[in-house]
Amino acid sequence: MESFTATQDLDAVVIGSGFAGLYMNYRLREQLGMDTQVYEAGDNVGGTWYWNRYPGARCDSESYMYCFSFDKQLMQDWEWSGKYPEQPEILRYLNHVADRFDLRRNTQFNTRVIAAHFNEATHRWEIETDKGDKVTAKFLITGIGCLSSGQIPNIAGRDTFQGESYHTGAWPHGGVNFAGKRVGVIGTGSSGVQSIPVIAKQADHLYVFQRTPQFTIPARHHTVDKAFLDGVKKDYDAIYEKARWSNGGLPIDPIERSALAVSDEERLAVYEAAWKEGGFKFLFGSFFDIGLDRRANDTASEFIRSKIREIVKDPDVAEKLVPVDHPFTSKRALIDTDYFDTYNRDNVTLVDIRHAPIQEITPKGIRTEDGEYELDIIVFATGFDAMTGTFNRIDIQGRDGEKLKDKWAAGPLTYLGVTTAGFPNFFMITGPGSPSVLSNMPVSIEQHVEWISGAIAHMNEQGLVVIEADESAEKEWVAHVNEVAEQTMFMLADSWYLGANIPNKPRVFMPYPGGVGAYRQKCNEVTEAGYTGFTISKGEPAVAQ
Ligand code: NA7
Repeated sequence: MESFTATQDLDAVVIGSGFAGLYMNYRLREQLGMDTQVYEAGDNVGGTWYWNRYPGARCDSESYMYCFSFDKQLMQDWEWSGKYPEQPEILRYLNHVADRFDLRRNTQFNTRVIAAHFNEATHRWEIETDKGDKVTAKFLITGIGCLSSGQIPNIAGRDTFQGESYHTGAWPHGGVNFAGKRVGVIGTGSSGVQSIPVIAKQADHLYVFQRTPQFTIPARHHTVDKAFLDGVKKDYDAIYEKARWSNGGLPIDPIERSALAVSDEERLAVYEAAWKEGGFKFLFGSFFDIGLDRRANDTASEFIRSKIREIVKDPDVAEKLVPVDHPFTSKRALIDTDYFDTYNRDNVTLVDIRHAPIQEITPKGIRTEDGEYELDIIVFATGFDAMTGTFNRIDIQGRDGEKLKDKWAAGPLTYLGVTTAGFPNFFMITGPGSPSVLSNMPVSIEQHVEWISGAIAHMNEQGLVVIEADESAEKEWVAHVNEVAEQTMFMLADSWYLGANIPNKPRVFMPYPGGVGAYRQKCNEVTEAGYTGFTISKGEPAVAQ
């Protein structure tokens, strides 16, 4: 093994300073008194909400649930201004958290971790950054986000475009001026669906290059009803606790009603009411089997299709916007503000690239099989190399110099989505194989951070040095994740959940679809039984450094 000269020997290194990294830092430093260093690529905290500053960016969880619950006073003090939190406000919130708990003190910004190798002799991680830092740490913990490696498709001529171009996930801090401009947006996932209505109002003309039409539910975004928020604050503990044991990390009562067990009139009334109320309640609060049973799903899918046809005035445009090749919920469920209505505007053109694909990007714009669209700005709302992409950008090596990238070549292998066999003392906050992106992220992040800090506290108390997932436990967990995924609609579409948006990425369902409550229960059982599926040892024979 090459010698590694460290300038610092730490207890823990945390990568990232979004929701996950901020809270992990707080737990390790303030509650466990550990010597902790955080590295963050951005020049400030915020993670996803630092990078994704595109117009219309906001969270799909209601604001009162998109926040930390670890500090009761923080929950009482913070006032959200809208039903859904918008990106600038979430960023303000995370900056407030960083200030309040003094979390920047041990965070080095503008710094990417480029390598982390586990030294089997010392049982320490040897970590290197792009700024030349070389440190060792007993524990390495990633809070690198699930959607943080932007993906710009390799379209012929991409670099010849003479106008401006942007990816939604790396948006300029000063914003983009669309006034008087001909704008092309490629992509109609969450980022496209959120930004398209806003860009349409600013641009001279907007061309939307759509490959796959989307099912999306109106968000019904509005300012927060103060009385509602005050009520929430009186009952915050119970509300949050309900979310912790729910399916999606939101305080929505489980529904036992099947879409197939009610009359057509009753079903329609339920959908109409949910559509009117808006948001994810359409999915989680209408019928339990929309995501599980194809026939039940068809009723919801058809309802949304009928709404698209009702909203969009030009029947040809409406038909292009109606999703027919995948069921509702098989791709990430979306919520929107005026998305379909935007196609009624005179300055918006829908370009169906499923039937007339993009051939190339030219100096002047985008050429499809139907012709050339001249543009001043191209917005790539084309998504991310999700869940594993950011891990692959770091040279992470475990025992025997095994590279994480190689271990995961056929898809990510984890135990509980928080550890991976052969990589001791390495924890992933909301890693692949955990509910993560299928849940309200702060709820999942807090659960992981608390589980990880519990494991570390246990080791510290017992004088234990090395924790490592067993391969057999990992195998069982991966099989379980796949088995649950097979029962859902998720397998029926090409989505980033399955890695389908990245050329040559293995088609494996990455998040855990069993629900945050069931998942929490499993993690608790593992802990209570003395960390089943893990080997925790004193790490002997350890060699002094
Ligand atoms: P998504 O959901 O991955 O959406 C990307 C969009 O870009 C989607 O409509 C894709 O079409 C389209 N796309 C991707 N590559 C191409 C190429 N090569 N040509 C044309 N169109 C393309 O990313 P988002 O940023 O919107 O959202 C990511 C997540 O962030 C979101 O789910 C939330 O969890 C937050 P496709 O559907 O693949 O045909």
